[in-house]
Amino acid sequence: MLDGCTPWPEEFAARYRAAGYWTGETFGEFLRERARRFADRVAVVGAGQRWTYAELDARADAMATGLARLGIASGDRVVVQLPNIPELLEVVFALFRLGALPVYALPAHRGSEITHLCATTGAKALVVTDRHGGFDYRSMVEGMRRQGTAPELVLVAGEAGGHVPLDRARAESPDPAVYAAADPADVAFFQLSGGTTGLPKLIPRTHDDYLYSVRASAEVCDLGPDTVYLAALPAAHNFPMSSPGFLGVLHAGGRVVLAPNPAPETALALVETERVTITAVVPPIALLWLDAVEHGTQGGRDLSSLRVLQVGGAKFAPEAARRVRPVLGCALQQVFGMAEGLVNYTRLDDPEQVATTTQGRPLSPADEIRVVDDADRPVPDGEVGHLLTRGPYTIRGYYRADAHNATAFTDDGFYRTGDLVRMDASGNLVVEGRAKDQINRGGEKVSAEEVENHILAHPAVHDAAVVGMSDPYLGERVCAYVISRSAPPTRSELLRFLRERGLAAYKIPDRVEFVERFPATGVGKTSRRELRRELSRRLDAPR
Ligand code: J2J
Repeated sequence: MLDGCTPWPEEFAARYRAAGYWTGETFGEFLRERARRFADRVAVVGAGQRWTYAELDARADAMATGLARLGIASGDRVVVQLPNIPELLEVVFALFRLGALPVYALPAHRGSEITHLCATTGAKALVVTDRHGGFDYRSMVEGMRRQGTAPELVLVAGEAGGHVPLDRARAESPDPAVYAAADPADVAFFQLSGGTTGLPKLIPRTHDDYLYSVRASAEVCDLGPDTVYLAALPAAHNFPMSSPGFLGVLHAGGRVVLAPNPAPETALALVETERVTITAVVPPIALLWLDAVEHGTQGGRDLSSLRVLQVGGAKFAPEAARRVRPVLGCALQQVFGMAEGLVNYTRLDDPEQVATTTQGRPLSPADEIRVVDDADRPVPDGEVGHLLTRGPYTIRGYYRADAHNATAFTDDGFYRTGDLVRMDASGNLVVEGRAKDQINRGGEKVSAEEVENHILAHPAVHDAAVVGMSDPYLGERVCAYVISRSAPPTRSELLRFLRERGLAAYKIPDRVEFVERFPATGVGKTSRRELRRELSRRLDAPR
């Protein structure tokens, strides 16, 4: 395995192969085989283009040949930072053909993260777009150039400025001599750990382990050639990539529609015109869609093609979850996953109660789950504890991170997810929050998610985020950030509402802040970390 990575112990690898989880298929072969089987079907739609499977395959060959001529070879790392455009698929499959390793950056990343990714992986090249979402990636690259941190080779989709235009990298005719066979047990690419503040850690994923999660996810989500999947989230994120994401859809011979952004007017228009059957969003986006259809401008849309809305990435409050079916007319599937591996799904035939109040159960029968206390002892069934996991598609270590790995994994290879969960009577996991997000108010533990769910029940509230603020007496107190729909309730009215719902006194927010929007992570989750930071800046500021 690539230097700097932690392999699965041989006995585990053997077991995963024997069970048929690891099949020895590589990403290069994956597209080739699908292109043969589904040649004339449309594989990807986006940015005014529609490519069949055969076209995507041919483009990957032409791009691979061009990239090889520019010096990219087997084993090289290439940071790919592209928005939802078909070229994202073309470039990553071209890299797979060469045996080169994509490093998946998100469009929201900026110079500091991209510099870190390039440096940590020793990237040979960087692929960006010209502009997206009001940001000019060429000027980011120029800033890196001035500091000497940009790779020599920078390819740009669109107007390239002084860099190599991606459109010109494609060779006229492909040269199979440049293709390199990859080892299925070795690293295929790097995913990133979540969060926008703090530098992301690199997650090495192998062909064997990732393709297993893709195949199994496609099955759980009942994908087939008739599937039309809308990638509304940034497609390089693990959720829209593999749970089942665009890779699951390509596995099944379906169609991937790329949305430039997840705004309701953009994404729901695509659901209507492309007859989308399944899509995936984070909770803040789900709330925007629900409100836009129920109270806003999107009420007239024909969303009848939509069968499944997947929601994941952060806790989806039951109060909001219950609105999905009546408002959007489709099933809700909760997805609790992580780029490090483990993915849990509520199943499509689960009772509504399970789908709206739990985060599902593991994808694989070989996923091992432990729910433990602070001393790593198992907690009794149904009680809240830290979630540890290991399995056939969960990494055993971050890339080049020995010191961090020593605490992020147990001695016997379980990944410490940092999530607090409990296993409910139906065998499904309920996420109670991030261990770091739990508020300790003078010894009383407050779950941010629980309080948020109660605030969300108020008819004038659009979204809520609860964080701890430091306090000299209690250690921490509870602060609620609230986005209201139109006229905000008064503070005292909101607090009365919470008391009337029977919320314990110590959970009633000590402070309420009405804001227009929340800071978000690269994939669009509400960033409680950033909110805490903002709050402590505000509390420290002289009054
Ligand atoms: C509560 N917390 C959740 C959920 C993730 C599928 C779906 C999501 C991700 C993802 C992913 C949650 N309820 N439904 O990679 O393949 C929080 C947990 C988890 C962290 C992982 C996928 N779904 N979370 O979000 O690597 O705290 O992956 O540990 O970005 O998000 O974040 P990330």
